[in-house]
Amino acid sequence: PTLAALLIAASGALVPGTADATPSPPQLIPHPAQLTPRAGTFTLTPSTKIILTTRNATAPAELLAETLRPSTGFRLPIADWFIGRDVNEAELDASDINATGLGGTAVVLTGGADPKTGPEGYQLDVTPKFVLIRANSAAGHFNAVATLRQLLPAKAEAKTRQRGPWQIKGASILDHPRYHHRGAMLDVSRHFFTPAQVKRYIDQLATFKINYFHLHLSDDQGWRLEIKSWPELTKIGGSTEVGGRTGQLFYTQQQYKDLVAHAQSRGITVIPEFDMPGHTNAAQASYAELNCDGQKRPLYTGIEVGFSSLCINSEVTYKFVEDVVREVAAITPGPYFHIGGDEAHSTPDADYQTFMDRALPIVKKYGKTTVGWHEFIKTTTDTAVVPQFWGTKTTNADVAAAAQRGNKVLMSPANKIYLDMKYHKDIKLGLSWAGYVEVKDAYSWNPGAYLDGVSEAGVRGVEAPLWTETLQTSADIEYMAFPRLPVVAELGWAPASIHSWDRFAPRLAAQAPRWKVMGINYYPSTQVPWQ
Ligand code: TNX
Repeated sequence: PTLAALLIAASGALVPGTADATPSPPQLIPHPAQLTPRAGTFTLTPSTKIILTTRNATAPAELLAETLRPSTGFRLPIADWFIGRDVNEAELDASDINATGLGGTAVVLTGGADPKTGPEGYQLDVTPKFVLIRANSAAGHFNAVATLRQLLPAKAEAKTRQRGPWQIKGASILDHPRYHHRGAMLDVSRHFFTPAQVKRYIDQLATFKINYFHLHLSDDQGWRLEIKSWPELTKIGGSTEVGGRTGQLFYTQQQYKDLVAHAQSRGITVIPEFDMPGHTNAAQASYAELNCDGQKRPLYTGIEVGFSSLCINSEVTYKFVEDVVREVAAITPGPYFHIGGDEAHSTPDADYQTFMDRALPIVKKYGKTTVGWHEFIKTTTDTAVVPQFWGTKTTNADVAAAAQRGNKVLMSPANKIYLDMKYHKDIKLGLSWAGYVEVKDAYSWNPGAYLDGVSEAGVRGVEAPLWTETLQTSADIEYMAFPRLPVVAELGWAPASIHSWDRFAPRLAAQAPRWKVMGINYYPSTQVPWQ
């Protein structure tokens, strides 16, 4: 090639006949709304800088740098000299990057995104000189960073220094989610997981644009968060778990705040759950006054459900509820409090109604919006609360009625996206009460047309719960979550119009090298064409 051609190539102009002229599309999960390959290749180099022009991008830029510094060994300094001044592609293209002091290539995070990106979308343009990320919110920048990580070679996720080159093929992406709520839940009550284990899962969630993390913090087997006004809850109720292991199996409020902050630094909002009025044995084992007969219950380390209930007609119960909600609300910046409400088989219907009539206003009083397992929605006509559907049928009259009134439903159908269901009968981990759930089963449903009477507009989003009766380690968590968690992320984000198992399965397979680099234990389903 002539010198002129080389210069044109270096400036990113389209050079006919080069391999870059027809790049193959990147294999992203979740799939973006719009993606157009373009000519040229971006390279991350020792002198690449991360430049931001908006405070919205501060934490996302830090997450990006924190991810890439160990693997590339590059400094990747974050420069914020241009705060408040949105830049566009033409401007960056015209600028002599060296003359402006940028030096080498740059990842630029700025505002001024196309309104089509909405409240949490973004635009991402990859050219030889720069990666330009435009978003109008912090959420948008976090989502763009998740995409950028997947555009880089898998080894970019390594915790130790790797050899380059660190290239990204040219692309133009305009992206926004199908649903606002893309969630995952971890049950830390049946088995306790340390803050480090929980952070590890949070970090994995962030790579798929999951934006809500629901922590199931109390159940029959354990109370897992320090409540200063009721110290025995953790002293006694946090002393054991399924299988009978003992220890200080709970988070202090300080540790919880640190978990919440960690999630926040990944763009994830924590939703704390305290399950009531059933699933309360650990609390009833801690305090005699929470029982109608005034007798403490024995600690429970089995896996039955439905045997416990708070004492509904006792004032102490509502003092307890208020103290818990007040203390938890004070250390939870997110707007939601999950009240549980499932499987209250030992609470008569009238008592269940009485309980919710008292408890729901308490949640409101402390400034939070109630989320609850769908059973609770029959007790209220408040359209602001969020019913979380966890059934196995496609009809539910109470949930449909709520959706008709205007409630937005969070979809977690157990036979589709309960991550604790076995993939098939020979899997050691997991349960099977909702059936076996292979990867394709988890993918093959439409959240916006699944429940009778609940249309696309009535759906708030999807959440993948992970119950831990049979799970004890991070490897166990990951084996159940991978690859079904990315499936749920795809359902929650990607446009419905691109839904196709045949096109999705190879894209899912293309993620496996990243999981290997990250040390993620995954189920190698024979349904997926792993390479
Ligand atoms: C049902 S789902 C439960 C949990 C169990 C789970 C096991 C729901 C709201 N309640 O208590 O852990 O099944 O899959």
